[in-house]
Amino acid sequence: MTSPLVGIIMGSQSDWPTMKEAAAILDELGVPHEAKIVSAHRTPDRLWEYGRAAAGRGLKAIIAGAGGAAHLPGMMASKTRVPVIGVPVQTKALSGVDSLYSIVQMPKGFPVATMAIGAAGAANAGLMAVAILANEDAALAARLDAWRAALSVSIPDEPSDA
Ligand code: RP5
Repeated sequence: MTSPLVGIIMGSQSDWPTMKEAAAILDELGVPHEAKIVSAHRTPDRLWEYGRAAAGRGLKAIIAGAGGAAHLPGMMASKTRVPVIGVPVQTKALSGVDSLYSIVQMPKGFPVATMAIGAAGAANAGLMAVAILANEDAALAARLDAWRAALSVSIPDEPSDA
């Protein structure tokens, strides 16, 4: 089995419908990845161990999604130098603005590359991870270029009523 290059982590099973958008992009572009539930609040020891081992296991990027008091991406960034891409999960109470603010305002020294709230952010996190890996992988770079070109071609010149 191929070792994962990207780790997708999330605070809860309830985040998976959002975070699977990142997994779908990685599947589509052929990037080995894993998905784990790692909660900053409920499983802090799991978080610590995942961060401690991440670089040594060969992970090149970690996509971390959480909602509400979303400490997971920042805590993971404090524990590993592997780039962390944060996904604010949309919440019922505050529509994900709480998640966004929890993730985006990292103090100097431990950055989290923060995406948009929700499914678009998760998909973009997948694309960001692919872009990082593509710097050192010409075949992957070609697949990403083709993916981007196909998206551009799919956009019509003019709106229609259909
Ligand atoms: C966060 O709390 C999780 O990331 C999730 O977005 C949110 C709610 O979790 P559940 O109560 O649905 O498990 O830690």
